[in-house]
Amino acid sequence: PGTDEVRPPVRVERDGVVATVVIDRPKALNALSPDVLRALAAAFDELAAEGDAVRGVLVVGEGGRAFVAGADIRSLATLTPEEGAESARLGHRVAAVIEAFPAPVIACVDGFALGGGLELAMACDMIYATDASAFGQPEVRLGLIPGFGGTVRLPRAVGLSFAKELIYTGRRIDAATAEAAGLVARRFPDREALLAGARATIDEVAQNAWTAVALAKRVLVEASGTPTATASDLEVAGFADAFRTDDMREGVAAFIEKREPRFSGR
Ligand code: CO8
Repeated sequence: PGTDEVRPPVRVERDGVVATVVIDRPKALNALSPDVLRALAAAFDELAAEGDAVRGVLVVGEGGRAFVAGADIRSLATLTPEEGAESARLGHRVAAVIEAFPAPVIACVDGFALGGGLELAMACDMIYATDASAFGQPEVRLGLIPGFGGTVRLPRAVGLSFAKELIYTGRRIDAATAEAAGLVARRFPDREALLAGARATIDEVAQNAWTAVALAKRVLVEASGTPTATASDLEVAGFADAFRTDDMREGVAAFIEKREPRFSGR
């Protein structure tokens, strides 16, 4: 007893080129307190400093019942409007750090991904989930609205009509429905299969040029939601940047010479 309180709410595990960021507040279904959000941002900042030593990150929730059941409702209870804005900004900062991370980040959802939990998952590059998962934006049931990207990223993921239905009702959907809607990229029978599947994806991505994957992510993130002309300009700029890399010279040369590429990550 007592040890749960002193355990850091976020820890990072490493397995070769794959890092796993574990949100570890199972007694509160991994709810995002300001401490958790700050620790998440710090974890991604530290991993980003390792450059191409980290080829992908899995984000998981501890305890087997929840990915993240939302913002910590207790820490929202007494906030002023200004403090509310500040907490939403902190959430958006975490999303920005994940989107700026130069390698893929996979939200591995096994259980509840609600409110800020779904918003955190949507800030990742893709969502993988077990059949035991449930997704929703229940904020209006609390008199709140999504504050950490839900009104922005949910319509982009599932379309405006379904996003409005989910946000106005606060309804929960299961993993199969979320997959059919395009919110979940891949669905697994259990946690073990989920983690193995996510690792396999990162390993597959890691065969490719780190520079190119990072450029593709940059363009995809920055272009999302912008007008076609702006998105096209961003793609042209990213495509041009690929020509600045050794990896591009190597990848093209290897194809022409009919051999496997040896990417350096530069
Ligand atoms: N915050 C704080 N504590 C929570 C949260 C939460 N979001 N969710 C669960 N808990 C706690 C419960 O209080 C309970 O604690 P205790 O044992 O001390 O009473 C423990 O976790 C277990 O939860 P339950 O007993 O409720 O478990 P059930 O299996 O009965 O229900 C549910 C599971 C359905 C997930 C239920 O816990 C629930 O509805 N949780 C709240 C879900 C929710 O409304 N999330 C949205 C929160 S608002 C939000 O996310 C706004 C995002 C924008 C903020 C911007 C800054 C980040």
